[in-house]
Amino acid sequence: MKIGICPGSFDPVTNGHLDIIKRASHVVDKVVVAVLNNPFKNPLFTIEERINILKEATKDIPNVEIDCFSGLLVDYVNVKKADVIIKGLRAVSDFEYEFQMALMNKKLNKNVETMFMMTSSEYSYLSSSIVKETFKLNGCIEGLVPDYVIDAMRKKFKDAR
Ligand code: COD
Repeated sequence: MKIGICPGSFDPVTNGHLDIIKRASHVVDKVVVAVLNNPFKNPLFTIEERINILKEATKDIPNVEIDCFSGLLVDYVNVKKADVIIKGLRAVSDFEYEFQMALMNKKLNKNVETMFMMTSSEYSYLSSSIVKETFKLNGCIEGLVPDYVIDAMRKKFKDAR
C-alpha cells in the first residue's frame, strides 16, 4: 500500500489545497493530510479547528486521513511509514522554497521522496494568507474556500472584535 503525506499549515484549507489532496488520492492508496503544529507561529485557527475543518472538507474522499505533527516532517514520514511527500506548486516563487525543502528533507533522510503536483490554473494565485487578508478587508472569498470555512472565519473575526 502506497502512502502519501500532504503536509501544510492549512490555516485555513483552501480549494487549492483540496484540489491537490483530491488528485493525490488518485495517485496513492492512502493520503495522510498532516497539519503542522508549529509553536512559533500564531495561526488564525487552532490545530483542532484546522483538523476539524479538514475532516469536513475531505469527508467524501475515502482514502484520506487527517492528522497533525510537530517537529521534522521526515521524522513524521518515518512514523507513518509513508512512501512519498506530496506537495503543490503554484508558481516559480514556490519552486525555490520547495526545492530547498525537498533537498533538505532528502539530506535528512535519503529514503524520502517528494512529489510535486502543479496547481490547477484556477487556484494558481490562491493561498491561505491571501484568503485571510481579503476576508479581513471585507473582500469576497466565495469559491476560494469551502462555505463552512467562510462561516468559521466570520465567527473567528466576530469573536475577536
Ligand atoms: N495550489 C496548489 N498547491 C497549493 C496551493 C494552491 N493554490 N496552496 C497551497 N498549496 C500547497 C503548498 O505549495 C504546500 O505544498 C501545501 O499546499 C501546504 O501549503 P500551506 O501554505 O498550508 O503550508 P506551508 O507551506 O506553510 O507548510 C510548510 C510545511 C509544514 C510543509 C513545512 O514548513 C514543514 O515541513 N515543516 C516541518 C519542519 C521541517 O521538517 N522542515 C524542513 C527541514 S528544516
